[in-house]
Amino acid sequence: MRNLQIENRKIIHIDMDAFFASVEQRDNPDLRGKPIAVGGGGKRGVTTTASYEARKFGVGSAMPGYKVRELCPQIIFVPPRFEVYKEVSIKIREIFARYTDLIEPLSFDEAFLDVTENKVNEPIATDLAMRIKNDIKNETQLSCSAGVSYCKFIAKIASDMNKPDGLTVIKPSQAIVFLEQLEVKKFFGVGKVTERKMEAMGIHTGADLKKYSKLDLAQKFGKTGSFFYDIVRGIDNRPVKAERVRKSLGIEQTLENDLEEHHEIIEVLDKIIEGFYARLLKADNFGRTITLKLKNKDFKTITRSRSEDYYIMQKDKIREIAYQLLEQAFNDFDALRLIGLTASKLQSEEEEDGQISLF
Ligand code: TTP
Ligand code: MG
Repeated sequence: MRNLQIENRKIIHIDMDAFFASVEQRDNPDLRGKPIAVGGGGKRGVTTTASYEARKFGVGSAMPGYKVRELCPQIIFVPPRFEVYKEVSIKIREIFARYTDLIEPLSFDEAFLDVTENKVNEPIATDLAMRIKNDIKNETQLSCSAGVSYCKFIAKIASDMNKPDGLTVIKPSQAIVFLEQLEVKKFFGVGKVTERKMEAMGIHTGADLKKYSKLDLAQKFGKTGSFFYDIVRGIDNRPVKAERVRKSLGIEQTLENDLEEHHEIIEVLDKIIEGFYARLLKADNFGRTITLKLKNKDFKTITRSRSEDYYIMQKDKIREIAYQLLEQAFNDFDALRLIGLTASKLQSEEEEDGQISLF
């Protein structure tokens, strides 16, 4: 079924051109116009990326140094300066935020923007993409490429089509033909293994992929199989998810009557533990710290926390900690009007750090 609301979305995907290498060439004029690789100069190092001049020789990301020298003997290896890339990354996000709050960063140098509604009331997404490109160029002296379409999948493919300094628009009316002609290896989630499997099935392009039923594809490729079935038909309803770095996750409840008796409080606390645990499960996110929050009848707030060096994922453990925290606080209030439980030092925060340190 076609969903007009979704097809009317305007999504821009922005990706910086040869990001680390361009920053190095920007900051050191001696490197401009030359084949350079960032990282990979050491004995065991691999490159992070290469300048466009080096790419002509086949040099690319994640390549061992010896291989790079083989392909391009005149290569200049430059050590990475992550703090500078981080600064640029923050700067481009600031620029995006001038136009929309719906920004989903995919990495340091790449993000989706939903500009259906935007802060400058620009109805033409292509013009908005041009403005963003200009801002980035003016304020960072770096170029990026943009893809504009009605869904994430096509916008992302589009941004890669005319690199560097590209701006590619795929309208809904062009999508079907575009996808039919597209090589399947360009599809999201098609890695080398899937590509070989598809080749064996005679699937080289979107049009080939279309010959298979949803069931066939689901059987062959699992969940991604049904995703392929949809996207090759131009159906990709995934929203642009604005990043919010969650610091804590919890619930609290204001009680109908102020409670004083231990057994009454335990009864409510048990219910809160149930709700709290369900919330953590649903978010698939657990914390290393649990905090019990209590509010006295005179609105005085009391908190007690306990931290572990592991993620507290078991309900029994949560209950044990919650009970213990209640005992610790029991003499500090006379009648309770609110009880809450919060998890912090969450897995998601640390994953985020992990992702950044990947580069
Ligand atoms: P990409 O956007 O994949 O690459 P790029 O910006 O260098 O080039 P393109 O013009 O094709 O977009 O990655 C962004 C940065 O992330 C890249 O400059 C270096 C870093 N990176 C790594 O450190 N390791 C990797 O394996 C890849 C792919 C990227
Ligand atoms: Mg890039």
